[in-house]
Order: sequence, then structure tokens, then C-alpha cells
Amino acid sequence: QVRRAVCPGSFDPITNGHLDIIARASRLYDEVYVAVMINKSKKGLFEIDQRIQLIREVTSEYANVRVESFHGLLVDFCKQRDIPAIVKGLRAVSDFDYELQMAQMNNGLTGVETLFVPTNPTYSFLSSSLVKEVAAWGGDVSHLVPPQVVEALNERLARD
Ligand code: COD
Repeated sequence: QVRRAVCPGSFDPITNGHLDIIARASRLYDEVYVAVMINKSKKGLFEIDQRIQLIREVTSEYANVRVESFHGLLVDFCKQRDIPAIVKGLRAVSDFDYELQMAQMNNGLTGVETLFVPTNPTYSFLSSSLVKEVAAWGGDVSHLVPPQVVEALNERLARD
């Protein structure tokens, strides 16, 4: 029996915090899916294809990680691929309320389980939105995201 899990998110863009959770999940499971969930009402900075491309580049050393996008409910992504577990990082208590609600909703919908991994304290303050804000004002984010993402941010922000 192959043990599968999914790390879902917006990944707009992927940060070192996301990457840490994906790497840790890849050690715990046989196959790890990174699911870039498409939210029509949230435009985002990067196109879905570029988010996927960046995640593929920075996770290429993990042979059991695969990256896909999905338009719909996370539970349906899981059902279609026979994935029984969702792995999420918990940064602080502020994440907990909403994450608990989603975990309980998802479990009620299909029985899928959510497992929480405590964030590496180095990244506990880190979010995609703060990275975008700091980068937009010319701040250095090279210690917060992989080099490919720094490059993509510079290129994308130069267009605005
Ligand atoms: N350190 C560790 N982990 C982190 C860090 C960090 N610094 N930052 C984020 N993470 C982890 C968290 O587990 C987080 O949940 C995940 O990475 C993704 O983060 P983001 O910011 O890219 O993604 P979100 O929070 O926008 O993702 C929300 C989902 C897309 C997972 C959620 O909205 C969803 O499942 N949507 C699909 C539609 C659906 O099923 N809706 C019903 C939900 S009950």
C-alpha cells in the first residue's frame, strides 16, 4: 500500500516555509502531491503555471514529490488520487482556528485526515503575502525564498 499525502496551498509564490513542510512530508510519505489550488476570486501575483514551474524547480531534488494544480475542492483532489492525508504547516496559534475549521470540514466531507507539522521557527513569521509586500518595496527577501523565486519576483515586479 503506497502512502500518499498532499501539501495544498496557493503558493503565490512558494517560500522557504512551504518548502520546509514539503521536504518533511516527503520523508514521511511514499508520494507527496503539492496541490496549487486555484481560487478564481483571488487573482494573485503569479499565474498558476509559473507557480507550478517554480515549485517543480525548487522541489526537483525530492523524487517522490509531484506538483499539480486543481480547480475545486481539496477533498475532491484527494478522492480522485486516493490520498488519505493532508499535511499542513502550523506557524502560530493565529493559524490554528482557521486550519482547525478546514480540517474538520474536510474530514466531515470525505473522512480525509489533516496532519499538522509545526513550522520551523526560522520561518514562523513567513508568508507569501509578506514576501510580496517586502519585495514590492525593494526589500531583500533572498533569505526567505529560493533563488529562483527571488528572480521571478524581480522580473514580475519590474513589469508593474
Ligand atoms: N511555514 C510552514 N508552513 C507554511 C508557512 C510557513 N512559513 N506558510 C504557509 N505554510 C503552509 C500552511 O500549512 C499553509 O496552509 C500552506 O502552507 C499553504 O499556504 P498558502 O498561503 O500558500 O495557501 P493558503 O493558506 O491560501 O491555502 C489555503 C488552501 C488553498 C489550502 C484552502 O483554501 C483550500 O483547501 N482551498 C481549496 C478549496 C476548498 O477545498 N475549500 C474548502 C476548505 S474546508
